Amino acid sequence: ILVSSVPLLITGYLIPRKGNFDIKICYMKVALITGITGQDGAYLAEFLLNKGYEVHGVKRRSSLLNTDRIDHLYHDQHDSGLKFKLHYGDLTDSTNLIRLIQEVQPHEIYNLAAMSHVKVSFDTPEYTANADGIGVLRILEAVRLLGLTQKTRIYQASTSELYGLVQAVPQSETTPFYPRSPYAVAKLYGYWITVNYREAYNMYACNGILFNHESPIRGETFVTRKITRATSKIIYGLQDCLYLGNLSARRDWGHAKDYVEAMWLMLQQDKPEDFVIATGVTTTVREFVRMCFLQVGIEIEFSGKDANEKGVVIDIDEEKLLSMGLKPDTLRFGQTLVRVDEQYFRPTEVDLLIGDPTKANQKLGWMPKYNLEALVEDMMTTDMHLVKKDAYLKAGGYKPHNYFE
Ligand code: NDP
Ligand code: GDR
Repeated sequence: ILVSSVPLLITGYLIPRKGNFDIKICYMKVALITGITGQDGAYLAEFLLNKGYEVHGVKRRSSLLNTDRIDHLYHDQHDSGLKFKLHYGDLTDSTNLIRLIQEVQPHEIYNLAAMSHVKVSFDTPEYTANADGIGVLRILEAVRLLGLTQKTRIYQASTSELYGLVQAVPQSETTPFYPRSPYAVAKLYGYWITVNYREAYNMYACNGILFNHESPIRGETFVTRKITRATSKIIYGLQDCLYLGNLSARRDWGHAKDYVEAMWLMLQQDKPEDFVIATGVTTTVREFVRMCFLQVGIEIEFSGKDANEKGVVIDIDEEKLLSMGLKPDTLRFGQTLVRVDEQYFRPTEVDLLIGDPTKANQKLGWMPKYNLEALVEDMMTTDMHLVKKDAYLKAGGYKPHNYFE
């Protein structure tokens, strides 16, 4: 029971114990999130603000505004009571990180910043190593150098990509790693340097080995969001075909909302440990595509092999389309809606990911609320809504302004 908030930064709770009540005084916790402008950063910031945290986020300078995902969290940055603050910074800049951590004095750091696209890491391997690997060291060293090892708890965003080439399934905290991309190799360094600082300096630092998690605010070039956006555009007649790479890859997909809760839980334990966070269900990219089209009343069947594989319309639920205000005549039986384009293949692929979240279920009490069907529905509903606006504007004759005319 909340009993006091005086002075402003202190809140008290009555904790029932053996029939009596303990009074626990808790200072308002301060969290620092790197990668706050990303998918997970946005969900985590909202989650921590709802828990009463003061939240500080690190954003990069960019030539265009990059805070779309978190703009709703502050209405007026001049509000003096604001518990949400953004700072410019970069994981490749040690002095910046040291200054920020010194200023913010966080109880918890969530290191979510990373060049997070596996395919792009083959094009930018050195930068990826610097940000995703050495960046983790910079955070750990900053905390150590500032004498905060006993105050500041650190969450490192590790990944199921560490498992890479399949050694055993389902993958758990004890499954050997075999990274298959510059991204995964950089993250492997991040994983081990976190373990090493925990053991060497007695720091509360832990790795969340998170399997793929998605949402309506997932980056548009990751496969799930690419599919939900393209499906919506095809249904509204704004795109003809969806081009994808490896349709046979299997992923264990969860919802980002569930996964940020697990990050927080990992930092609330008595001792720091590493945890796998996953649903325990794996699905092919091909099946994910099929589920998205089914959401809008189109059944597709895949035929052909490898680069020649195609997804073709075999059934149209006209009533469903009409109930959504759509005209079924833009689509026809036998139409090819999905094709393979080899430019999306990776030099080395991760074929199968399926996580075993037993440890997180048992020790953290963590259970996901979303299954894959609910995730697909959430993403498709949002993208259909967004694309509808573009379709209406186009139908109304709206043309974007051409700045270069
Ligand atoms: P996103 O790509 O959506 O977000 C990445 C964030 O990192 C963005 O805010 C980005 O800034 C920022 N960033 C990138 N490089 C730097 C840098 N050099 N310095 C400072 N900030 C930087 O990723 P997610 O939110 O999906 O993932 C969060 C973390 O979790 C990442 O570390 C990712 O590798 C890891 N992870 C993600 C999983 C997933 O399925 N989503 C699964 C397992 C791990 P900007 O907006 O300016 O680009
Ligand atoms: P992943 O996610 O590489 O698992 O990394 P992504 O969605 O990019 O790929 C998943 C699988 O889909 C296949 N695929 C395609 N991928 C993309 N992006 N675009 C395509 O057109 C396409 N066609 C098929 C891929 O080959 C792959 O097998 C994500 C990131 O969030 C990482 O940061 C995180 O660490 C891991 O998840 C867990």
